[in-house]
Amino acid sequence: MSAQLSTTDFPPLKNDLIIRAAKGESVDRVPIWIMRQAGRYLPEFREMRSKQSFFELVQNPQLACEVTMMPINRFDLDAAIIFSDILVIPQALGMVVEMLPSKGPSFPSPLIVPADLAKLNKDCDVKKELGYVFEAITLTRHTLQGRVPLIGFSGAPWTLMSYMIEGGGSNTQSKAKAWLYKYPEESHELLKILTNVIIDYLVEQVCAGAQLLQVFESHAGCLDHTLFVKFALPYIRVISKRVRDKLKERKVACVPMIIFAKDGHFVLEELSQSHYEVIGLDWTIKPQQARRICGDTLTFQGNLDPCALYASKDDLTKMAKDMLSKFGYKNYIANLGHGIYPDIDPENVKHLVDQVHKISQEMIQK
Ligand code: 1CP
Repeated sequence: MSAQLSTTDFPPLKNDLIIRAAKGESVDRVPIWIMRQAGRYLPEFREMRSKQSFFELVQNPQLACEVTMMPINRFDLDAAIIFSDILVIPQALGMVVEMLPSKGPSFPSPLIVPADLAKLNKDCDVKKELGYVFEAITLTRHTLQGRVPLIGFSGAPWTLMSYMIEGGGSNTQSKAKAWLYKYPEESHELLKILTNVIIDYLVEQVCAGAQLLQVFESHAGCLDHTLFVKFALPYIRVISKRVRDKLKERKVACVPMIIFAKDGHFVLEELSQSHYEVIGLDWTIKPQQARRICGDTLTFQGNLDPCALYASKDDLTKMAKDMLSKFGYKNYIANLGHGIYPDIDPENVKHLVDQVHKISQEMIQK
C-alpha cells in the first residue's frame, strides 16, 4: 500500500526544533526525544507485543508506523524515531536473529571463526532486503502530518560486528574483541562489509523520508582508545562522508547526523572531528567537560541518567533544570544518556518532557 505513497511530497513540517538545534540555529525551547521512546514501558506497546513477535512488528510497515506514533500521541516529544532495531542489518546479511523473551536478541549461528564470513550475503540488495524499513519510514512521514521530524538510524559497524560474533548481548564483548586481536585483517573485512551496507541503508532511509539520522555505537565502551581508533572510528567517519556524498549524487538534500558512542567519552575529541552535527552523550560525562573537548559549534544530545526517571517528579524537575543550566539552550537536544528502561512510569516521561520545555522556554525568554 505504502509503495504508492510519495517519497517527495510530504506534509510540511510544523515543528523543526530538533533540526534547528542540530544545525546550531536558535530555538524558542529546547527539543527533547527519548532513546527507545517506542517500547516496553508503554502499555499500548506491550499489548501489541503480546500478539506479535518483535520482528513481525518491525517487518510490517503499518504496525511499525503505529508503534512509532505511540509515544508521539502520548507526549509532547520533538522527534519520532522509526520503530526498528539495529539488528536488521545482520538479518539482511543472511544471519538469523531471534528476540527471546527476557533475554533479548539471540543469534542461533553466530560468527565463530573468520571462515564464517563466507556465509554472509555480502552483496545483499539493501533496497530489497530492508524495503520494509523504507516503506515504514515513508508511511510514518505521511502519518506524522508534519507534527515532528522522523529520525532514521543504524548500528555502527563495530557494535553490529560484536553482536554477530557474541550471538547476543554481552558484558565484556570478549569473543568479538578476541577477533580484533587474533584476526585484525578479517575483522576489517567484516567491518567493511557492514560499513557498505550501513551506508546504503542510511541513504535509502533519507530517500524514503528520514529527516535526521542517528548512528548507535552502543559498544564503544568496551574498546580502549587504540582499538576504537583502529576498528571503530575510521568506519564511523566513512559513514558520515559517504552518506553525504551519495545523497548529493542522488540530488537528495542531506540531513543532520547524530553519532552516539555509549561510554565513548575517551574518544570525544576524535568524534567531534568526524563530520556529525550532533554528538550523543551518555550520563558519565560532565557537560562542561564535553564542551571543552568538542568546542562550541557542535550540538550535544543527552545525557540524563535513564534511572533518573525512577525519581520523584520534584527531583526530576531539579535534574532537568540542572541539565539545562549546564548544557545551555543553544546547540542542545535533551535526551537520556541511553535507552529508557521497561519499568519506567510513562507519567514521569511526560513530566520530564514538559519540564524541559517549560524550563528552557523560561531560560530563553530571560
Ligand atoms: O521484546 C521486545 O519487545 C523487544 C524490545 C526491543 C525494542 C522495543 C528491542 C530488542 N529493540 C527495540 C526497539 C529499538 N531498538 C529501537 C526503536 C526505536 C525507539 O527508540 O523507540 C531502537 C532505536 C533500537 C536500537 C538498538 N537495538 C540498540 C541501540 C541503542 C542502545 O540501546 O544502545 C541496540 C544495542 C539494540 C539491540 C537490542 N535490541 C533489543 C534489545 C533488548 C537490545 C539490547 C540487547 C543487549 O545488548 O543486551
